[in-house]
Amino acid sequence: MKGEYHNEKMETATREEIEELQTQRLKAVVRHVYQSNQIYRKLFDSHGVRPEDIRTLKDVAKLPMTNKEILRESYPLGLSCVPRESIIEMHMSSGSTGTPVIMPYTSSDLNQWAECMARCYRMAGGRPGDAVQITPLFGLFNGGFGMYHGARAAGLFVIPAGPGNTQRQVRLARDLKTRILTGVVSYGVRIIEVMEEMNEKLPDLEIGIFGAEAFSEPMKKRISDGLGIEVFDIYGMTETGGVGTLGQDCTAHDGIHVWEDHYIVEIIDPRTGEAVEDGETGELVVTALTREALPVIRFRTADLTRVLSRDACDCGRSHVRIAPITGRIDDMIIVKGVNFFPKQVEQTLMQIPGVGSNYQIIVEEADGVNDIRVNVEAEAGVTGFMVEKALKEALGFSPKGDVYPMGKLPRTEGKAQRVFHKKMS
Ligand code: DLL
Repeated sequence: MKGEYHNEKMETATREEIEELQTQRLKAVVRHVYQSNQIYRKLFDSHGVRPEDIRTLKDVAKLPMTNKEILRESYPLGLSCVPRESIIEMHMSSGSTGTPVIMPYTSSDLNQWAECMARCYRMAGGRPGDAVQITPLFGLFNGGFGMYHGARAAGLFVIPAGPGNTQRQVRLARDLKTRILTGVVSYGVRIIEVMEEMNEKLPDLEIGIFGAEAFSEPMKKRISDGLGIEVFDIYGMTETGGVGTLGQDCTAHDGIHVWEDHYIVEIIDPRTGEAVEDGETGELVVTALTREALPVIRFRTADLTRVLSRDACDCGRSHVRIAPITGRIDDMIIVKGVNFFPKQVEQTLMQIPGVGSNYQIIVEEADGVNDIRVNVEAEAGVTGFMVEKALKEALGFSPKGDVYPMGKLPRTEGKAQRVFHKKMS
């Protein structure tokens, strides 16, 4: 099972080596943000913690937590820790509230990003010379450029396709013998659809690297079967430096390896802020150890996951493995006392034979009480009753199920909006 590595020494370091490096890097990054940014300094001061208080890895718990708010409030570059002349690139996430978060990068930050991303390509089996077709947007979204920087570092042949024009996308993949396809999960589904319409096969395609949205196991299987590829789950976010910075699963598909020489991850109970035990689900909190322009410190990601293992994996990598992301805390839906995540609805829908890969969850709110309507596309023969029954069995309450003919629900080329809130009066 041992594969090829982009950086064998780091990827297979012993736990002691990783922790020693993390300790040194934690001390350095805390000193850096404290000395170079007023907002960080005030935050640390108000928590009564100074850089010299950080001596061991455990001392990370002394540091204040941060969240999206602090980044939004400091828009555009208030939290930057380097002089403006050192910034050479930026990316931005808009988020649901509309106030954007901007991530600046120094030259060294771009190398750090490329290193993390190149490890992901190699971990998925990518080899120098392989054609990689990058379908996330090249722009403010970090997906396209991050996958590009990493592909350069891994020595791949870059096809910077971006999203859209899906027929051309399929022809490009056929003609250039694309071996690695990367994308936002819902775009993977769209490519399959168009390939079927065009009656094309892509025999050279072997590896799919998808992420940016929580995706269920049955959805992974659909993409894997539909494209005839091995699917990898890649993770990262604007705040930590972009796609791939937080890792990916390896060919063992037993959790996401987080690049621990670059990040410290903690899992906390989102209500109390206290650490939870390994194996227990909670909110992921991330400290960026090696970024210069804007290293996040104990950043509350709002993503839910759990630690699967800290032992070395069959692939030879020693970095901690976390479970695929369940969803964002703010995406949790509460109906009649039952809590669930969109991913659980997806998981159920994708197991009903004949149900398509596009769906919508409509949360109808009347007098403070939520009701759920689930719209799915399906082949003839699938009824609303079948959908309702499956969801009731899986989730414990009865949403309304509306079935549409295939192709009727809207398609997106970026992250799909699955959940819609509707006020009923
Ligand atoms: O979505 C980075 C990315 C691009 C990852 C392309 C993978 C592929 P943001 O737009 O800042 O960055 O959104 C980050 O998306 O906090 C998660 O909630 C979600 N997310 C990202 N990857 C995954 C994944 C990019 N593999 C937010 N599984 C994160 C589940 C994911 N959720």
